[in-house]
Amino acid sequence: MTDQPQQSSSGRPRRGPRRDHGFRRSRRPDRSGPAERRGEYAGKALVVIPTFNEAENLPRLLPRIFQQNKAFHVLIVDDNSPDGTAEIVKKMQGSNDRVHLLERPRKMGLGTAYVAGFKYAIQKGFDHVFEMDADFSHNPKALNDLYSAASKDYDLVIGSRYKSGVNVVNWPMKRLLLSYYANVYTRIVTGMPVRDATSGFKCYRRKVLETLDLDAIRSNGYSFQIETNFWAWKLGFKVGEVPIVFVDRRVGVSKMSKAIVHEAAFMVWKLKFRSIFSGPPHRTTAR
Ligand SMILES: Nc1nc2c(ncn2[C@@H]2O[C@H](COP(=O)(O)OP(=O)(O)O)[C@@H](O)[C@H]2O)c(=O)[nH]1
Ligand SMILES: [Mg+2]
Repeated sequence: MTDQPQQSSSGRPRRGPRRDHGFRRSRRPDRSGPAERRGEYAGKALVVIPTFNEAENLPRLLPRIFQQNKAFHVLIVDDNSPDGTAEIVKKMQGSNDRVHLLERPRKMGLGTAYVAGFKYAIQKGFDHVFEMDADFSHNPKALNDLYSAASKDYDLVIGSRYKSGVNVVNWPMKRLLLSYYANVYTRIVTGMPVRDATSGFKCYRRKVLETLDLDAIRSNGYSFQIETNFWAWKLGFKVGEVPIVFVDRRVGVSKMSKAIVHEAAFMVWKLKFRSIFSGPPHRTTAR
């Protein structure tokens, strides 16, 4: 294994950004550079963090994220956490216009939380969009590594635990083996050249999220990560990995469950067959 970012592309012709998705309509030719686009958030990146009971973590996490880069904003997608996570976010919004909040009425799962965050990012015109956990498993310092890889080399960058050896701290051996072999299994079934397809620490260029039909992605948990990577790759986007160190949460409770593992085990076969018979779910343009 090398330390170089890994490039993977399906070799299909790359589709350009689609602009008929209802968020942004313009008849001008696309010159995707931030300078050509208007809007407050052009040239900025949105870190989407789904939360359920993360009141203890957020007040420490958000300042660490903002320190890394002036371009970073944060969107918390909170599912009515009983511990008052949303109230804490609202207080932080009072003194910081880089804090954004989406409140949902009840616990609705990680996949739909990300999709809601992605739509928000597209609508506001952010150029890059991160996925990140609230529990310090993902080190804010690594955000800039992902960001620079997504600004230069790749359309989708995955923060990878298995890119250079195994970089996981504090996980019981059982969970580590499950995660590692789940990734081997995913790679064999799908053929996708990604070592850590279930990572939830990622950076997308906006055009990937604009091209994918987000409403067609229904999976949650690990499946959601596999599915978004797979379709981005099948659509011809450049998918790369940069090594990260993943540290298990010290505060709060994990969402890991057997159902999430089973969902992922079936999902990879569904993806494979769907890619053969109907192709990636992308937004259609009137031609
Ligand atoms: N909005 C929302 N966030 C969730 C949900 N489930 C988990 N999260 C958040 O998703 C992130 C990852 O969850 P976590 O429990 O740490 O998963 P693990 O690291 O795979 O064990 C954390 O920021 C959680 O607060 C959910 O149903 N809705
Ligand atoms: Mg976690």
